[in-house]
Amino acid sequence: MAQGKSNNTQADGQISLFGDMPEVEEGMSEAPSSDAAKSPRARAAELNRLLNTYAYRYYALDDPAVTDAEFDRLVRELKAIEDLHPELVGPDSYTQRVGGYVSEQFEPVRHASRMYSIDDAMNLEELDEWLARTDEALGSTPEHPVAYTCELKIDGLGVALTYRDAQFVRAATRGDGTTGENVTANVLTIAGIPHALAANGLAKVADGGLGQSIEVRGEVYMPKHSFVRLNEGADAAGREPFANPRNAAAGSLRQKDPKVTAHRDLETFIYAVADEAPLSVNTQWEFLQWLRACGFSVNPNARRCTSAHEVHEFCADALAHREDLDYDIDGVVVKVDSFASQEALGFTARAPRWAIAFKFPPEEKRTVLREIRIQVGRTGVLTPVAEFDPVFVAGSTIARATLHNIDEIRRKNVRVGDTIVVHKAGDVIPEVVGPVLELRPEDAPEFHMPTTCPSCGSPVIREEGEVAYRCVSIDCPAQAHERLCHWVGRKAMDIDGLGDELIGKLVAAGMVSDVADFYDRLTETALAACPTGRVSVAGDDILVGKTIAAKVMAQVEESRGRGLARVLFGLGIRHVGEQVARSLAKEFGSLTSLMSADEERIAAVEGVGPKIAHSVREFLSVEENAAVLERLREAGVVLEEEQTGEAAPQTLAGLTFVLTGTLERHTRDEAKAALQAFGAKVSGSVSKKTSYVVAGAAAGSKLTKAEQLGVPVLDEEALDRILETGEAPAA
Ligand code: 3B8
Repeated sequence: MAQGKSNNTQADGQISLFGDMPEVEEGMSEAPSSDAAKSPRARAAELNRLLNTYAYRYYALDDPAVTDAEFDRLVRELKAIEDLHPELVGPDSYTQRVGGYVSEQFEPVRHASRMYSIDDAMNLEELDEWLARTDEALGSTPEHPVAYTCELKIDGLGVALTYRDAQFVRAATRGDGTTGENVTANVLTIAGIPHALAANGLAKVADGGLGQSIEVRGEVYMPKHSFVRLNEGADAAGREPFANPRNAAAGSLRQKDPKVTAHRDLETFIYAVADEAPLSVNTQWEFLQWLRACGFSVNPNARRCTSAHEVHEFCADALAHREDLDYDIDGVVVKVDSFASQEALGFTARAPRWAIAFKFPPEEKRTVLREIRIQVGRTGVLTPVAEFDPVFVAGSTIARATLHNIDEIRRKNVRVGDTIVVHKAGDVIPEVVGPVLELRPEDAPEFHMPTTCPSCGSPVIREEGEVAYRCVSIDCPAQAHERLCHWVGRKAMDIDGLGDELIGKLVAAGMVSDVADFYDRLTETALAACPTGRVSVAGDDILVGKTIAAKVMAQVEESRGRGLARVLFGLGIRHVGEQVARSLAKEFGSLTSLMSADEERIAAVEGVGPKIAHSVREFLSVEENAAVLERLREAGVVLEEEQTGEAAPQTLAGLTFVLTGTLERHTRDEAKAALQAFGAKVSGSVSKKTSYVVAGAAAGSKLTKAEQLGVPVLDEEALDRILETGEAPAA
């Protein structure tokens, strides 16, 4: 039935990894007393069960059941048995978790058989087509209609749980369907997963489940109420909240430390098994009862249907009750009930022919539009943003969505006070669909763009042929905030410690208003005393503090040497992206040279043109901007591009370098800039297209990858020679 035949994962004849066998001493373990009477297989199974339980108590409950010494004794006993009986060493034996829980948990795991996904039916027509096709293929008649089991489609993470000798031994994520990640340690902390299959279920398994490896499959999910609580905690602690319960569940399952997972409320619904071999049930419907009898958590909302009408009814019910459930569902899974029929239908390359996922239409919610707020961007563009009463849509709470521009507001015909329909575009981006006109209040005013900037009060203009309204003031605080954020960005000056929030505080405190302020006005002492906006339990403002201030200032210091291209990009001149900034820096070599060039000369640079040239010239002609640039120069910010300009020989053009590890004589940025000056590309990741990897001390995975792909690896001396001569080493 289900998902194809498994090649049983029983590891025959595995070699012991643990050297000579220690003597098994009488009374060595804490386990029940009749150990000696047990067969080695039974005792090994028991030890695995005990060890898993104790590990669970230790990691998940913070409540160790035995001392560390006793735990170690049990591990040694298991090793001793396995040394004598290598056939008992399964990949899932506790002894195989070499580095203990933490380091082993994300090892790749091959599934007993492929974990397929299911084909989607995006609407009722597609569902009906599938039902008709399947009925036909199985020879359905009014007297003997084909039965279907309908289940809710849980929006969680697919997992596979392996039981050997009826004991839980391993959990893996779906991964690519063939190989997943070993998440046993974390799954052990999920309270609802049985550590041993219950006797009720075992009665239906050939030989009572002993000696059998059974891999069941299901979803791990986080209940909605737990998700809300988790995010409230995240908010209070200043941590980034999760976007939806599915992300929260994924983040929780892939924790390095099972103790963290243990404090997240994760639950499961199980619905499938990897192979039929040991089971004496014949239908999905019976199978769900069997799973229940084994102690698994099985979703109660399933129905056995014998007509398209009943299937429709189930789908309609599921949709109607979606909100009442404490977990997210994104559709209904319809499965041919009989295992024999499932086997007859088989699989396509992608998915079983005997199942279909009816996907719900994207979730929409009604709420009330309270305000259309104007956001002022870095370049002064005014963007209207809809602020509405918070609603939970498609897995997360949303309260705002961009309306883009005035034309879009007209097109959508929304007004403040309207009841509006919202959804998530692509299931992610909040969007206003439109108003519910019947509910429009009589006095709801039509929206107009402001004539003055909401941040600085300067007049707003709309240029010919543009939809955007713009504040053109040079000292608008909202623009300043956006500009400062842009300057510190990764592709600009890359000052990691200065985030959006901290910059907001610095602007509010009047400590910075232009980018030069970072270098000639902001001091470590002042920064340390800046409130972060968070408040301690005692009610005091939490300040940035000395340690963080020192780190941030060190990064500011370091950023002075990034070079002209990044400065030009970081200034946020309209139409000047990364590439244009690089071309300008390369062409002119220094800010002085660029400042003295006229519009025509700038427009002649490859990839620039008149529109960009106009914008650059305009920016540089504004007195306040020139003053900021002058202050940057005085503060020691490098306004030249090293070894560039027309003269630099492009001897490394067409070559791609990757820098990894710690170099002694260069910072990574310097080496990168120097290579780029010769026309080389410098990339962050190694691929077949990489020409050379330069590896400094303690190089890690990039070096390994280079070796795997046969990419030449250079040391720092070789790099020095390249930078001296401008020539790449012979292949
Ligand atoms: C076969 C059956 C994949 C699935 C399946 O709630 C197969 O049954 C599958 F190849 O992914 N998300 C469910 C859910 C998912 C699947 C399933 N049943 N209830 C789910």
